[in-house]
Parts: sequence; C-alpha cells; structure tokens
Amino acid sequence: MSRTIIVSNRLPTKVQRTTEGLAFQPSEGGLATGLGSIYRADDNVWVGWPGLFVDDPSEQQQVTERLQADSMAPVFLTENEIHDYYEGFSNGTLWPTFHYFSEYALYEQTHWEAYVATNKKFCRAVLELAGPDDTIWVHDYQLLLLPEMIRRERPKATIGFFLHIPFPSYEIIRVLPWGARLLEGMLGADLIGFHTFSYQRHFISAVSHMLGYPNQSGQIDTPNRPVLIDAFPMGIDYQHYAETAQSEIVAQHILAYREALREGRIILSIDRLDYTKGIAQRLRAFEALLERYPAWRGQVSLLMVVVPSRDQVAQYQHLKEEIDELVGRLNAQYSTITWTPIHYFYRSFPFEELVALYRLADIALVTPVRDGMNLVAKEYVACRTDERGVLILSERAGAAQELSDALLINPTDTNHVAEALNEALLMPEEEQASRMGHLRALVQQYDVFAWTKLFMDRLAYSKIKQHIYATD
Ligand code: GDG
Repeated sequence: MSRTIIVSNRLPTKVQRTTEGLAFQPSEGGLATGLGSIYRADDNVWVGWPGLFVDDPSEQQQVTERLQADSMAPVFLTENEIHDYYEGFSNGTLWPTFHYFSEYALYEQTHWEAYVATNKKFCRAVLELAGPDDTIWVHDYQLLLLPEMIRRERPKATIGFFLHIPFPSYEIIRVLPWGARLLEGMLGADLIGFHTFSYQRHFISAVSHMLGYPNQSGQIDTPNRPVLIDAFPMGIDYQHYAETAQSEIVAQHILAYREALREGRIILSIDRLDYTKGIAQRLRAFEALLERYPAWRGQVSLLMVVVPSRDQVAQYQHLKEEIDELVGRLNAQYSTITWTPIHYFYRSFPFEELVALYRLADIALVTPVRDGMNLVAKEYVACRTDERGVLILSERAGAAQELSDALLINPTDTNHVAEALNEALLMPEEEQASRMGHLRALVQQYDVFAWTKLFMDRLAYSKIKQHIYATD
C-alpha cells in the first residue's frame, strides 16, 4: 500500500529540554490540525525539524522513537544549519522578498549553499521513508528545492507543494540571484498550490519569463511533465473555535476581562512581531481616529497582542523599538486616570484566553501590509457565533479575497483605516449580524479539513491527467 508523507520545516510537535528531561509539546496550529487526519492515518508520517538541537546519538534515538510512536520522523538540524538555512536564507532572503520587502533581503552565497544542503538533508530523510509510488506533500518557503530533489530519485512519486506565504510579482522574483533555481525546485511537484489566484498568476508569469515554459488553464508544461498550478485558500478548524467560544471557561475569562475594562469598546489586534503585519501603521491609524473623532477618547481602547518572533534579527528588534516607542507616546499623550488607550501585550496568550479576546472585541483590526492568508481574521469570525463584531481587514491579506463582507482597507492609508474604525464603531447591530453571518458561513464551509481534502483530491487528479497526457 502506498503511504502519504508530509514534509515541513517544523514538526507539529515541539521538543524541549527541561529539568525533568525532554518534553514533547504538540502544536495547536492550524496546519497540524488540518493534516492530523492524514499523517496519523495508516502508515503515514510527517517529516520535519523537532525544534531542538540534538547532537548526542542516543538522545537522537530517544527523540526518534518517541516521535515515531506519533507518526513523525525528525530531521536533526545543527546550529549552523539553523543559522544559515533557516534564519539566513529562509527568513533573511525569501521571507522579505516574497512579502515585497526586497530592501531587507540578504544575498549571501553561504546562506544559499546552506539552503541547498539542508533541502538535500530533508530529501535524504524523505527518501529513507518513501517508496516509488508514495504521495509526498511538501510545505512552504523553507523547502522550495525539495520537490525537484525528490523527483530526481523517485520519478513516479506523487508530489504536492503548498506555499503558505504570498508569491510576489515576477518583477520581485527576478531580483533574486537564485530565482530560476527556486522555480525549477518547485516544478518538481505534480501540483503547486497557493492561497490565492493572484499568487498562482504571479508564479505562472515568473516561470514563463524566467524559464520560458508554456502554460494554459493552470497547467505549466515543463520539458518532462505537465504541472498543475491552483489556488487553495487555507481554512481553520471552525468547529473548534466556535465551540470553545461558547464554553464555560471562555465565559469566565470574558467576565473577568469585562470587569477590568468596564464599559469601554474594544479594538483587538493579534500578530507575531513582523514587519509584514503593519503593526506600526495600525497604531498610527488608531491615533488618527482619536485625533479626527475626539468623542471616542475615553470610550474605546486598542488591545494589542504581539507575539515575540525572530527577535535575534536586527529588523525585528528595530520594529519592536518602534512599536514600544509609539505605544509609549500615544498612551502618555491620551491616557486619563480612568482610561488607557492602548493595552499592549508582548507575549502569547493561552488558547482559551485568545478565544475570549476574540469574543470580547467589538472590532478585529487586521492590517498586514502583506500576508499569505492571515488566519487571525478567520478565527475572529469563527468565534462570533453571537453574530456581533466587525472585521476590518487589509486588502493585501490573502484572506481578503474570500472575506469580502469585512471592511476592506489599505493599511498604508492611515485616514482610510481611521474612517473604517469610526464606521465599525458606529455600525448598527443588524448590519454587523448580516456581515458576520455571511463571513461565518464561508469560514465554516471552507474549513481546514475541506482545504486538505481539496488539495489531496486535486493532487490525485494531477496524476491521472499526466497519465492521459503521456498516452496522448
Ligand atoms: C503563515 C503565513 C498564513 C497568535 N497569537 C497567539 C496565537 N496566535 C496564532 C493565531 C493564528 C496564528 O498564530 C497566526 O497565523 P497567521 O495566519 O495570522 O500568520 P503566520 O504565523 O505568519 O502564518 C500566513 C499561515 O502561514 C497559514 O498558511 O495564513 O499568511 O504568514 O492561528 O491564532 N495563538 C495563541 N496565543 C496567542 O497569543 N494560542
């Protein structure tokens, strides 16, 4: 029987060293949930880095055995590999480039070489497990070269690739010294999936300009095989959010928060610390709201959760300083004895508390300057089983393609965002219910399980199509 192998940079379980020995912490992330029914079934497996440096062979053995019991196979990366392949090329070159921040991108040959070598290491780990007819689903920008590397060794395998971040315009990709190599790497797959039709279109255009391969109707004809290119907007585990939002524990958290915040209206924002998320722009828009509409002073607060991320990188440290400075200035300027304009948390919240915040917020303010999808927007909607609340969403998040009943804004247009905030604060309950009802139906229907099924079905279809192509 053929098996399915999922491959991503990180495993859905994080291994940590504690005083009591190794701790195995399963991830609550959307991808882990969505793919759970696949990698845990039959003889399937998920390949990736367990998030910890393990040099000692006997400890490696211990980690391997423990993860194997839960259908996972670890790839052990060294500190140098993490430095050059992950922090260097993946997060220092590809992440800024693919989010239209080319001015932040590093072009280091050593990082590139580590990226190639580490993709090869993942390839060896997959080949140890994969038979000739297996299905392999590779995830995200850290592993762009992997589909082609596997293809060379397993020509008949069924290989899918999904990119979780935007795919930018050809004009951005052509700046990358290794752009053509990366495209060839991805084209080792039978099916390449993106969150939106625009990313799909950008990819096809880049391949056409840089490699000269023809395309028609979502299919690229490489010299060896046709490759299907399609959009699969990722969803969330709707049921889990909707049920948690109505649970007793969440009701208790809401009560406690309400007491502390009294009658005030709440605008909520939640992101990882990242320059793509438009956090500073959001603060300026909130300031513009207080300037343009002084009546909201004392009435509305911004509750801003920023989850620490990549804090070893200079740009992230600068961004953190900029946010600290802006929050400090705004709070110093506008606070009264009874009102704090911005409640700022630089840490993550446990899941139930996060859901309580979604449930409490009059407005979710999601303002990335670029974002592959943005799951926070969908999670807010899923939690609003009470059909209250307004989603303000950047038109440059992938989610905006689906969530058209949100108030869509341009995050760099401060006045536009301030006006949307005012409109949301004044929105009648019937309009909130009508918009939220439409949004919720959509997030419920296209959940993460539907996403997984659509991708896997299309991947199976890509093989049938190739067969017809070969016998034509
Ligand atoms: C990448 C792409 C794409 C956040 N704070 C807390 C917390 N979170 C959880 C949220 C959400 C997740 O983190 C963030 O997901 P996003 O989609 O917003 O962003 P990225 O991490 O950048 O993800 C993105 C995604 O991949 C999937 O393809 O949508 O565009 O960049 O699930 O809930 N969770 C908890 N406490 C927090 O304080 N428990």
